[in-house]
Amino acid sequence: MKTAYQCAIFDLDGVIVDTAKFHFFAWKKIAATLGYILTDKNNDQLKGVSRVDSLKRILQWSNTQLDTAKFESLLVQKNKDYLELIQGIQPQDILPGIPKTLTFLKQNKIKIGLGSASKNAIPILEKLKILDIFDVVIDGNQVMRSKPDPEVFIKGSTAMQVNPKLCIVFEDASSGIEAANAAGMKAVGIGSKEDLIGASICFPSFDAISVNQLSDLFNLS
Ligand code: B16
Ligand code: MG
Repeated sequence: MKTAYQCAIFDLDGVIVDTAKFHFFAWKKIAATLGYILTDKNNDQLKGVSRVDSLKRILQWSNTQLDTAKFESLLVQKNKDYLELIQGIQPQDILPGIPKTLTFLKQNKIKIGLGSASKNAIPILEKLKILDIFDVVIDGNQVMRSKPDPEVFIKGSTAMQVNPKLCIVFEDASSGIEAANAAGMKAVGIGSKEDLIGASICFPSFDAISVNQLSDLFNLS
C-alpha cells in the first residue's frame, strides 16, 4: 500500500476564494494610468506573483521606467484599490467544494496549510471565517522569494513538520504549480490542464472533486 499524504497546502487567491478577479481589476486600473491595457493573458502571468514582482512585470510590458517613489506609490494605490474591492467578502464567497474538502481533511487528520503570495491572506481568511481551520499560514509577509520559488511551500511543510514528499499543493497558477514541483510536493491544478502544465492532475474546481477522488489523491483508499 502506498504511503498516505499527511498534509494539504492551499493557495488562496483563485483556489479558496475568487479574489483573483479583484487583483486583476486593481492592476488594470494601475496599468491604465501608465497608458497600458492589461489583457487576460497578462493577468494569467500575474497569478501567484507578489505585488512588487507584478508591478515590475507591468512596467516591462508597458515599457515604462519609474523612480522608486513613484513605484512605491503605485504599489500603495494598487493595494488600496484591492482592499476596497475585497471589503465585502464573506463566508458565502468561499469557492464551492472547499468546505467539503476541509471537512474531509480534518476527519482524516491531514494537516492543513496555506501557501499564498498575498500579504492580505490573514485578513481574507478572517473575513471568510476559516482562519482557525489552518494549522499553518505562510503568506507574502513571511517569504523573500515569489512563486515559482518553492520557499512558501517549504516553509509550510517545515512548520507542519511534514516531509515535502508527503504534501499535496492545490494551485490555480502556473507559477504555483512550478513552485510545488520545485518543493518536491504533489501539485494538483485547479483550472485547465492547458494552463497548468506540470500539475500531476487538474480539476476544473473543488466542486468537481468527489470524496472518493480525495481519498485516492491522498492515498487513503
Ligand atoms: P497581495 P496567491 C497572490 O496570491 C495572487 O495570486 C497575486 O495575484 C497577487 O499579486 C499576490 O498574491 C500578492 O497579493 O498584493 O495581496 O500581497 O494566489 O499566492 O494566494
Ligand atoms: Mg492563486
